[in-house]
Order: sequence, then C-alpha cells, then structure tokens
Amino acid sequence: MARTLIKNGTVISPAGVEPADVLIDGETIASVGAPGFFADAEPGCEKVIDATGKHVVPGGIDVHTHMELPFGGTFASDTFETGTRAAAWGGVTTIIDFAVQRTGEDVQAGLAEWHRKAEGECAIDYGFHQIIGGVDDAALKSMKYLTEHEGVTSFKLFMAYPGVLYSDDGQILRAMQTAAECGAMIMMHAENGIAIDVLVAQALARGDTDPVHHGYTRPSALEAEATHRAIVLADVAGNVPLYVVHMSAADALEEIAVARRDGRNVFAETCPQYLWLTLEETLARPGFEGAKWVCSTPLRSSTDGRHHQENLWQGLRTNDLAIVSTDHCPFCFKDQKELGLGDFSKIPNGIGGVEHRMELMYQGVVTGQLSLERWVETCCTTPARMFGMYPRKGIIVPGADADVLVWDPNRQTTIGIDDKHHMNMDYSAYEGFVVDGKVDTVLSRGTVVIEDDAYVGRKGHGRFIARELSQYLV
Ligand code: DUC
Ligand code: ZN
Ligand code: ZN
Repeated sequence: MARTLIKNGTVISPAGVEPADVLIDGETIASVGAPGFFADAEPGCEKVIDATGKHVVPGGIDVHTHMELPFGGTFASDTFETGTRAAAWGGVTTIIDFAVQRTGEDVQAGLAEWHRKAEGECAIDYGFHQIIGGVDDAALKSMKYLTEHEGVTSFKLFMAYPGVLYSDDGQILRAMQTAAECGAMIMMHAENGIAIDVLVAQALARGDTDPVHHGYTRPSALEAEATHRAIVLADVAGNVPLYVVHMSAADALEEIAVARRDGRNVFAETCPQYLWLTLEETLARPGFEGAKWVCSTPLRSSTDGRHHQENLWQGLRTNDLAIVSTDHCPFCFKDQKELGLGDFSKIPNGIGGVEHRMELMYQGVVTGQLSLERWVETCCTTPARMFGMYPRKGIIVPGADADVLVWDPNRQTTIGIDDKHHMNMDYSAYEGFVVDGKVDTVLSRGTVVIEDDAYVGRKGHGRFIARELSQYLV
C-alpha cells in the first residue's frame, strides 16, 4: 500500500501540541514519531508533505449537516456531492447528516432514502442521524433496529415546528425511554414551537412581516424553557443521553450547565453563526436582506442584556458546550429565501457553513477565546467520541483513519462568494470576513483531496460510517 509522510509539522490533539512526523500507510495512520524519525525514503513512501510551520490536525468532523433537506417548500441547495466537496475545502473529512422520517412514514424507508442520496456522491466519509418526526409504535421499534443493525445510534426530535416535525412531551418521553433501553443518544431541537407559533401569528396579524421578526418571535426564553423541559424528560426517562443541538442562547446554556453540575448525561453543541453573528448585524438589515440569516434557533441580540456570545465562548471553554457543528442547511437567496417575501414565516430556515467551521473556530484561537487543543477537541475529537467513531476518527494515532488536515496558521482566508466559496449558495452568511489561518492540505483515509488550493478528490471516495454508541458517557 502507498505510504505518505507528513513531516516537520506540529501535531495537535486535545492533550497537547507536539512537533511530530506522521507516517500514513494506505488508509490509516501507521505511526507518529519524533521529528526526523522517519526517512523520506521509508519503504513504499510515495509522497512527502512538508508541514514546516504548519499544524497537523485530525480532519474536521461536522456532526450536523442537512444536504438536500426538504424544508419550507424547497430543498437545501447542497447535494451530497457539492456539500461534501465544500466540506473538504474547509478541512472537514467526516459529516453526519440527518435522515428524515415524518408522521406516518416508515423510519427505515427514510434512512434508505438518505443512503440513496449519498451513496457514490460523497468526497469524504459520512454517517447519519435519524430524525424521528412522527413518534409511534413502529418508529420506536425502528429506533432499536437502527441502533442495533444500521450504525445509526442517534435520533433527533423537534420541540419546534408543530405540524411538521414536532413531537409533544408524551412522544418525546416515549422516544427517550426507547433510546434509554438501547443506549442511543437523543438529539433535541429545543424551542417551544407551540408558543412560537402564537407569537408568529400575532406578528403577522400586526403586519410585522420582515425577516427580523423571525428573531423577535423566537425569544431566548423559549429556547431555555424547551431545553429545561428536555432535560427533565431525559431524567424521567432514566438519564438517557441528551444532546441539545444548535444552542444559541445564554439562558438555554445555563440550563445545560446546571444539569451537568447535577451529574446528568446532558451535552450541547453550538455553531459558528451564534458565536460570530448577531441579530442586529444580520436579520435586522433593511428590506428583505435579513432573510439570508433566517435559521432556527435564531441569531441572538447583542443588546438584550444576556451576553449570548460571551457565554457561548465560555461554555466552549468549560465543556458545557462540547462540540461546534454548523447546522449546514443552505438555501439560495434568489427563489429560495425569496419564498418568504412579505411573510418571514415562509423563509426557509437555514444557513450554509460547512466549508467555514474550521477557520471560523480557529479565529477563536487567534482572538484568545479558545486554546489550540480545545479547537481540535470541539471540532474533531469530541464529535468522534460523542457519536461513536473514536478512535477511528477524530485523533491522529496509529490505527486511526488517515483523515488529516494540514493547517497553515500563517495565511489568511477571505470568506465570500467573490472569493469563490464552494457551497451551492448565491451568497455567504460571512461575506467579507477575513480570518487568520488557511486549509493547506486535506487527506481523507490517506487520499489527498485538497492540495495547492485545488480540489483533487473525487465523488464516491467517501464511505458510509456505521457508528457505535456514544463513547462520551461516564
Ligand atoms: N433549523 C434550521 O435552521 N434549518 C433546518 C432545521 C432546523 O432545525
Ligand atoms: Zn434543529
Ligand atoms: Zn439542523
């Protein structure tokens, strides 16, 4: 099997920052040695990557993407082909996407549809969570089957979107009890959708139709309330592992912190948009432009006295926020976001960002809000452990898949459509951002997919990863 040597770089793991050389044999990491330990002429060594002055990082793992998601009368605009290629450009080597089941539908058929969409299309490896949008006896049975036989060990429920994907408290409790029985993880979209729908109807009746009202009708208190309720239900269900997705609010985070201090199996993620963008700078732009940033949970205000961004950064440092994902759910402005002209509630919810997570979070390192080790832990290692892929993914150790990102801290990245992002979107949520550091080289299972500012991978290289149970529990 062909060997590749990455030499003279600094290997980053949650445990530290070490100058080291990495020898790859075929698809896996063969050995990690002191600088100079391996000769360029190691037997079978076909490629030497000089990482002098660069960081050598496990490939990024984005555990929350929605390729081709049917939503709001349209489909998320990235296919598995375009979305995983954009992910590779951004130093990501594994995504976990969400297969969908709705009320009355068969869960296994939903999963099969996602396999059909992804198979033979992906540039990098991929796994699936399963959305359970209709909790009934058959769906509960399928949860066990997927956990035991399909490598799908995490299930997303919605406390938002009544009539679409919403589960009531009884349905949530039953799904949590089932997950507790089979060891699966419950992922929760925690917003009080019943109350939100009342606020939305009242806003529209007043004639408040602009995108900013998407934010005003989803107050942080309704994220905090739902987060609290999910924590209580998970406890009643037998301390089932609960992972609250796309956390955006300081008051919701406080609920997580309290539960964790009480020893509960409660985890949470946030996304770069909540760390870097505010309601005032985005949703509140004049006219319809704010539609570009309509997503749920919404971007939060910097003037409501709650210090959302400051607290989210702190949560990342204290581990009350364990993971940074993107909730990549792109829609074009033209024709897709425009479905909500004159009625903010019809704007498809979602922001694309799978390409920018590693660089946006590295900017947190540059600004002193995150350590290098924690950058890797929240973007690479914990995602693998939380969702049953460790140590095959998320760490550079012998025997692991050779998913490697060589990161150049001395270059800069300019984000925007003029700088040719690779997501299938006609705008960027981060247009004009200039951040320090840049993806240099990306390897997926030993194969170079990004090199010299070019994509050299191929669709179909990416494989489905059957996942084990979460490895992040005490
Ligand atoms: N939130 C979004 O913004 N888009 C898709 C689904 C979701 O929960
Ligand atoms: Zn969600
Ligand atoms: Zn999502």
